[in-house]
Amino acid sequence: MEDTTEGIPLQGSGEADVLGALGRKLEGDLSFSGERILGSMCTLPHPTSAKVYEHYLDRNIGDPGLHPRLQQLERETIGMLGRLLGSRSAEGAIVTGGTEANLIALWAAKRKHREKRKVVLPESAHFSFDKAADIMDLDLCKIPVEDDGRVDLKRYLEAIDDKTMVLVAVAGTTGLGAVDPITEISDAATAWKLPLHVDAAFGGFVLPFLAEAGYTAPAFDFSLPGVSSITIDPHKMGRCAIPAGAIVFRNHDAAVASETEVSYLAGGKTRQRTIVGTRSGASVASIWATLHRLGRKGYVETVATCMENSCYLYDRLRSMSGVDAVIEPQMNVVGFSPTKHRRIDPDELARRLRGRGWALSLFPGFLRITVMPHVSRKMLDAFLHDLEEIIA
Ligand code: 0PR
Repeated sequence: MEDTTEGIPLQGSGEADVLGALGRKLEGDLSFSGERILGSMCTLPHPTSAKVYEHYLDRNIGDPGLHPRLQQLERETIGMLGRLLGSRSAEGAIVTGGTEANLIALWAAKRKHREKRKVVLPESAHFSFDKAADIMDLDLCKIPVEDDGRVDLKRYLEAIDDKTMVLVAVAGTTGLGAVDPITEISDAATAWKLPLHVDAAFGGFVLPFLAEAGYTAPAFDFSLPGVSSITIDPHKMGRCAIPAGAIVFRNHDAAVASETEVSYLAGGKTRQRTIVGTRSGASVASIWATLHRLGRKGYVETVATCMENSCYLYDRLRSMSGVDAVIEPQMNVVGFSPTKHRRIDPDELARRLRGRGWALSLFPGFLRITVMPHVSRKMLDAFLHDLEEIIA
């Protein structure tokens, strides 16, 4: 490919010129307000989240001594997330997203059991665990999932042994939004005295509101005694601006395992609990503000709308000839594939849909739609119309 990159210009330009040039360079990229993104777990940030972000852009929570009130705000935010997840003594950190949170959870487990390397997890777990295993030289023991997308419990329990360092379960899988049998896995964690990390990056802002929205929700959080840490991502269903993730530990004891002491900072000595050093304080402020702006009721309404739209989409897909809906949605995630006898395979279908502007996720054997807050009924109808034409 020809290198068309130029160096930094010698002379700076006026802001209007720079913004104009930037706009032209990025023109044509998809955006969440553009009514075409159906396969992303992110969404349009709540306006308050965006506003607060801009206001506090200069805050580095990596040096909390400079911003003690912001540090207190982070504790409060983690406290709110902890309560949402069933713990009154939760501690943790606001991080860049699910990948960093999962990495920290495994890192904390490794520090507690340095001599062990085995991680038992469902094969549906997000690829961030592969990255973590590679970085820390861990052995991933991936357990197959059943037709409903949940891990095969019998095989999972049989895989736990003396070499095991940590157990991982998923509350809202990336592919199908399935929730593993976490109650039983929590019992095993207690019996084996092992930490259990639950990846609720997506489900953390869905499951706690499902019952109030009129749907059933399986147990997944700190109400289960074996659960020691949870990943929850405000930049997915929490409606916060990117980046916004959180690692929440059940209590102080579990949280300190990921600490590193730093002594020379301008704000004074501190203990960081994250992988990254310099860290966005704006992200902390923005999450706190969004939780207050929406309140529990706001999240219940968000989840209710997304679930109604998911059920609508699932019903329409089920009644469409040439399409199989993979499983009944457990959350606002819907998987489907072209029926076997059709000449079109999932890869080809995804390509043809993209040709019409639709961006869906492609998993082995099926396509995934995440029915996020920006996905309207009108958008789904337009999509279903195009799908019907392609599949006919
Ligand atoms: N855990 C689970 C269960 C996830 O689904 C994801 C990401 C992560 C952890 C990692 O989170 P971060 O990406 O915040 O580090 N799930 C989405 C996915 O892989 C991420 C994503 C979001 C990808 C928006 C694309 C996109 O447009 O589908």
